[in-house]
This record gives sequence, structure tokens and C-alpha cells, in this order.
Amino acid sequence: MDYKKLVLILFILLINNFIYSQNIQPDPVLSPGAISININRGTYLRLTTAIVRVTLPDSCWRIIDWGVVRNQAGNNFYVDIKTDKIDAICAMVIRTEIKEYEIGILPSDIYSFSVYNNGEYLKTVQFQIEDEVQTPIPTVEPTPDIRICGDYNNDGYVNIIDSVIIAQDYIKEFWHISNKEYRGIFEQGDVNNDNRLNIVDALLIALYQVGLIDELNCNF
Ligand SMILES: [Ca+2]
Ligand SMILES: [Ca+2]
Repeated sequence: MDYKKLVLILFILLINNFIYSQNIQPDPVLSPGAISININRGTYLRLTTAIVRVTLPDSCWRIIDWGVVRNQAGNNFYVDIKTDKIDAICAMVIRTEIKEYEIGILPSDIYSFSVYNNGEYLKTVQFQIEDEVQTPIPTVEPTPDIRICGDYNNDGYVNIIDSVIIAQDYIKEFWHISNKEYRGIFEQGDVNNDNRLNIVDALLIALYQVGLIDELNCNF
């Protein structure tokens, strides 16, 4: 056997050993740094949710069960996310997966929400619920003959309230907090006439109100 063949065989053995070592997965639990938790409370429905982002370090990690919110003693909620690692050559592709958990409609108090992974504790956030006085959004009976582009709540004015209600309706729909439920007049809210009512319309109305754009373009 000449020198070159020997080097080639040694090289192949090294590569095989490297791939084999990649297949051994001694630790199936994510690190705490892989988890981020944001607590969100719906403005009107008062439903508290936890938005959990899980960063998976390579292509071999899989989330096989997001679990459900459970309640420990007192005000402590937790979920246990089941993951596994497949036995394969792992591509170093970092992925983030997101899950929104409904915690519930909570009275004023201090709470915690924890994330476990395969039964092992990873991270906790504490949050406080305070019941503030709600400022009701004024609603006025519609005036069917006068249509004002941007006047989503149909109170005769185009102002920041229209922008806020559109944004809230959009956020509720986006996070699946409620089914599509428009509290205003769609045609008067869709101010860029793209047949969608979303954050762009809210932004355009806000810009219009402060004079940064001159007109809104509804489909009427
Ligand atoms: Ca209005
Ligand atoms: Ca629109």
C-alpha cells in the first residue's frame, strides 16, 4: 500500500468517525436560551396568552408535542414541550417555531409561566395582571348616506380611534384570539382599497390624521 492510499483510508475513517459522533445525541433537552416567552393580554377580551418561541439549533431537533397549559400550585402555569432528535446527519440550520398558549382570563394578581422540555425545567417569566378602567370606544349610530373614507367606526370623524380599532381587530384576527369580527365598516376602513383590513390601513389613517399624507383611497 502506498503512502497516498494510506492517507486516503485514514481520511475516510476520520470522516466516518465524525459522522458517527454526530449521530450520538446524549442530551435531548434544549438549553434555556432556546426559549423566549412573551405574555400578551387581549385589550378587550382580557384573554392572557403566552407566546413561546423555541429556537431549534439544527435540523435534527423536532417538536413532537407542544403540550397544554397546566396549573401548578397557586398562580403558576407551565407547559412541557416534548422534543426529540432524529438520528441523522444534522444540517446546522437554526429554526424558530412559535406557539401561542391560551392561559385564560385572569383576575388581578401576580402569575408565573414556566416552560419545561421533556420534563426538565428551562425558563420562567413572572407577569402581573392589573385591571385598569376601560375607556369605552364611542359608537354612534351609522349615518348611511354619508360615507367618509377612513371613518371606520362611522362616527363622522377620521381620527386615531379609527386607526386603533382597525389595529385591534387586525391583531385579534392575526393571533386567532377571535374569529374575523369587524367592529366598523369595512369599506370605510380599507383606505388603500386592497380589499384587506389590516395594519396598513391603521397606519395610513394615523398618517392622514397628522397630515403626512393628503388623501385616503376607499372604494366608493
Ligand atoms: Ca371615526
Ligand atoms: Ca386595506
